[in-house]
Amino acid sequence: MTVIEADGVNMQPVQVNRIPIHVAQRYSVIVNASQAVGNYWIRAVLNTNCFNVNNPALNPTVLGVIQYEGAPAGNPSSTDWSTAYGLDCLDLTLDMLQPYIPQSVPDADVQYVLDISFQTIAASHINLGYINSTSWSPLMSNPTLFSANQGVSTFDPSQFIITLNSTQVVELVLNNLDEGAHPFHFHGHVFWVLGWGAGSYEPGKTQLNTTNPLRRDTSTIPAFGYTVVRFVNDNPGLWALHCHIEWHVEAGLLVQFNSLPNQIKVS
Ligand SMILES: [Cu+2]
Repeated sequence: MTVIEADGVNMQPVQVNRIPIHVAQRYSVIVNASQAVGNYWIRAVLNTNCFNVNNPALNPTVLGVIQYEGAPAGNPSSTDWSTAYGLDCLDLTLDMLQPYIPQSVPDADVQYVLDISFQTIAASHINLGYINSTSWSPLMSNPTLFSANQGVSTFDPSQFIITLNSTQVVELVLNNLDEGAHPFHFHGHVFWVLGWGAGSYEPGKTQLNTTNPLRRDTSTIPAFGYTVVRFVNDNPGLWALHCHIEWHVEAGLLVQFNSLPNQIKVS
């Protein structure tokens, strides 16, 4: 099949026989029906290498059938590709995903380093997610956008909020200090993914690609790895950047950008 789109951004066509799709990611593909008339399995497989613990009750393979017109009744006998499933829960590599309409990336005006971790609270034994020193929890009756709309500019300490007062290019260095990969999803923007890899990002050493890099809104930060993204802060609002594994959000892996607060309508 041919990948032509990722998270709403058209891509140069690239041939694959499998796509790793992390939570919140979207792809469009073209399947060329070039095989002999017959029935063929199409597989959606949960990559159990990405699980913390195995679930013996789970069948990780979901099957569908592609049936050619004129094919006989009955189940397909086609077999899976022999290539192994990834052990590391990574996205398609950056060199595979090149936007169809190229863009060059402007230099960053400001950079933020965000460290992602899970820490167990000694007293309660509860495992919480942290971005830097904040474990997010929801404000059930007074969400941040509602506060901003009322002219409030200081927020509850459970909210990690980065205020961006001007239209500028923002670079985020996301260091994943955790043993699991985390698919980080950004609201209100598409970011450029300049690089990801193992270990921590090292300024001046880690190579970043600024020539037509991948643009999308969800990128998986490798376990004990880093991801560097850039975006243009041009969309007024309170925008969440969060791991899209739902219980990781609930555990606290969420940061917000207070973008152009002087343009958020004060009622
Ligand atoms: Cu996560």
